[in-house]
Amino acid sequence: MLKAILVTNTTNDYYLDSLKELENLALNLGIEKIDELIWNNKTINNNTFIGSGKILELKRAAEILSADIVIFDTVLTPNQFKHLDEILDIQIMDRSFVILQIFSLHARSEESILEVSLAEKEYLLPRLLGIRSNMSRQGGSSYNAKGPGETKLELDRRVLERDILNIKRKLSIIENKKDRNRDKRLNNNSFTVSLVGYTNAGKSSLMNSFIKVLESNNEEVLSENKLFATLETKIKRLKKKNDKPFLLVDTVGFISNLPTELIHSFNSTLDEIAASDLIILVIDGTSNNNMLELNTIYNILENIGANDIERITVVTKSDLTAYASDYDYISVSNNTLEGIDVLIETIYHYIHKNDSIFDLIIEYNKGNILNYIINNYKIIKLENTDIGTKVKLLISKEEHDTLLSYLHDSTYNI
Ligand SMILES: Nc1nc2c(ncn2[C@@H]2O[C@H](COP(=O)(O)OP(=O)(O)OP(=O)(O)O)[C@@H](O)[C@H]2O)c(=O)[nH]1
Ligand SMILES: [Mg+2]
Repeated sequence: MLKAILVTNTTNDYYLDSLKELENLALNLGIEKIDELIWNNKTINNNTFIGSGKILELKRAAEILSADIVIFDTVLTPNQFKHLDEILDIQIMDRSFVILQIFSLHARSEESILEVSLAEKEYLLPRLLGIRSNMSRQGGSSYNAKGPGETKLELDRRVLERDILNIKRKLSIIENKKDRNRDKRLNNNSFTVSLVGYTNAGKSSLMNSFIKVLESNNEEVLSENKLFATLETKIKRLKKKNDKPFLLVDTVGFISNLPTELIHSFNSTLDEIAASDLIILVIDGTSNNNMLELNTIYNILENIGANDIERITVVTKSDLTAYASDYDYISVSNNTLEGIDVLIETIYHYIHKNDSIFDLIIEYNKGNILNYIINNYKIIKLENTDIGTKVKLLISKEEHDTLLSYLHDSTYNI
């Protein structure tokens, strides 16, 4: 394992949580923390981030401890990068770079590879001067940075600029298609539930739990004990027997101080969240960083205008830990499936929130409409009468009106 010294400043309220998180992020890249340096000064040095005297102390510590890398828990400016590279005779990284590398390693689909590659190139472009010499450092061990899909990192300005334009063009084609799909879904009026939360909280596992409880023989989504296992949204249509279907959206995990270059790749996830009818806020019951994580999530939800969307808070991993908090939450385990039924009932409570009981008579020659209703709505009672099947069902006024229009349209065939 490569050995790193982590550096932070105490002006950040959450610096210790953030530093602990950075340690964990680095471990994902095979980099182990051997020491940390906490700079106790409110002013950030424009050239060296921490004070110029302190930087020499850092340099000595790195030599004595035979560190391979110094990681700064901040986004280093291109200028800081250049100066630090000149002073410290060692590989340098910042928080953005670490997160970008993790995304890079996990990108699999065409879209996520393009997104990560774009983010990486946009990050590198202004920092080329410092980074080029930093990465080509001779001697000692150093982290071998890669682009997504295991490509060598491109460090030529003109190539980078050309690639950025190309990738943007390809992405806009993919995004247009996604927007059209989302519009189609919105027009379809399906109730949409988004799983939202910090990376590794258990969102994808929760989606799998839903699939296990609500369906059999179904393909599961990837859930792994690694940060940012999910790099794009996944959508699944689910339904309880004899009830309305809903769409469940598994989204990309959040992290505090997300590199700005990566925000773009989160946009499609954020759009999905903002367009949903209900948010399930997923919290890792075993995490010690809950304040940092919750604040990050609350801020993002507020920024994307999702504060008005109703929310259920779910705490995962109840099989591992007893979680206690002041706010209302549903405790679940994706291992034992404890609590999943309660969660599904709660979701249905929201799905039916604006529904009331209506009666419809479906003539016997409209069997396809009857089938459609049985498969898509909560039926309370079915009864055969002289003129047709009488259905008592739980629907909204709008759904009732739509169904009536189907029934009155003699040409309509669902
Ligand atoms: N014991 C236990 N482990 C869980 C539970 N839920 C999730 N995990 C584990 O936690 C890890 C992360 O789970 P994921 O479902 O991939 O988390 P995620 O929120 O989708 O993470 P990202 O996609 O990275 O944002 C995996 O190793 C899961 O097996 C649970 O209820 N109990
Ligand atoms: Mg996931």
